[in-house]
Amino acid sequence: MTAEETKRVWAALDGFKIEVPSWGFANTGTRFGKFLQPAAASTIAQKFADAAEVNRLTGAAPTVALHVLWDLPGGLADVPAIQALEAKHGVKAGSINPNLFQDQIYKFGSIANPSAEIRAKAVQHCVDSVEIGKALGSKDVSMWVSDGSNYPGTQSMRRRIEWLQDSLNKTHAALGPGQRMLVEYKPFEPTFYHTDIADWGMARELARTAGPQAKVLVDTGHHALGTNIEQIVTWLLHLDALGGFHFNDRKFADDDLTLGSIDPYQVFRIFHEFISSPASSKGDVAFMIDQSHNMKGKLEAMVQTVVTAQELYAKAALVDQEKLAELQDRCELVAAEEAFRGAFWTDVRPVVKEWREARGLSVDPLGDLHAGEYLKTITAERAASNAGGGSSYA
Ligand code: LRH
Ligand code: MN
Ligand code: MN
Repeated sequence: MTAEETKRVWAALDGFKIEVPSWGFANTGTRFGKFLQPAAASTIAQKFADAAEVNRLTGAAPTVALHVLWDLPGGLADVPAIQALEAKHGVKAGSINPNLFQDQIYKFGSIANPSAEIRAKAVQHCVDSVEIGKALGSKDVSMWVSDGSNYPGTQSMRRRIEWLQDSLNKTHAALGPGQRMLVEYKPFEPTFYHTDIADWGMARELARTAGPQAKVLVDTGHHALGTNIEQIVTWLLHLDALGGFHFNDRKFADDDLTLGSIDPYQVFRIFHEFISSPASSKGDVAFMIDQSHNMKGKLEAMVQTVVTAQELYAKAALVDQEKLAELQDRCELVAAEEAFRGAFWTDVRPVVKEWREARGLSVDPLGDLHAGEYLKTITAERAASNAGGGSSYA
């Protein structure tokens, strides 16, 4: 690696931050049941402590995403407790995620429900989430709208567009000056015939009509198989409409596996589009993890993902943009592909290690997690409360 390349990788790593999700530390299941883990976090205090450990080991995860119903069941009243945890652990609250999918009233939808009364309740929850964001000084409210229908003809997709727009407009109107509303899309699940915000086009249009502080959130697991996600990313950057990512990996559906575990080349391609984009809005794009799997150790999974993200980002930073553009312009297909692939195949682990050493970080985050006291201690402390009934339908 040349000195210039090393410099580029170090600069990329210095600027790279990724948010961890509180729910990624908790016992979660599949729709068939839960297998409990001895070290999983049950309380928000435990989730903050775990997030702080990931940040201590990697130096790249200073914020933790919160899910309102799971982490602040008392709403705004829980904010002081969160602030105390921020102060204690040195990691900050990140994106605020309203929960529009769990309450019984949302059986037929939340902000796009045919009932005006239920829509109003759902919007109120979103506005409350905005207020929580304000109180915590966190920037993003991530809107995942799980609404949709399961059988053709059972709902009016057309009328639901208007309800959605109206609800999102009201939520946007509540945002403070520094806040953003990120609109997440997903083509399937929990409903299987149609989801109201199925793809980036719908999300982009809803964000655009809601107002200038609304952007699109790309969850890598929320696409039909074979979708060219990096092309969506480059379009959104071009439109100044990309708000952030939920990173995870999958083989078939929204599997929420650790980043790069199935297709690291895809993550590299996404990072390449991001790094090579001239868009001035790039600095505002939030990198977030949205993963949870019930078999891999939660902390190990999170450290693995952050480290993999750093390595793939370093690889993407290695692409010689100028050379690649020249080769593309001359349509030198193989040379262009090799320049691109060459960066992906470069073993960046040594240079990332040097960077970690220079920054006073652990040079082997996963190894140090295993060797250190933290994981052992929480496993012993939490084992009893995590024992018991293995499978329950969730
Ligand atoms: C939905 C989703 C959304 C939720 C999270 C728990 O599949 O990606 O972001 O908030 O999972
Ligand atoms: Mn998501
Ligand atoms: Mn998801």
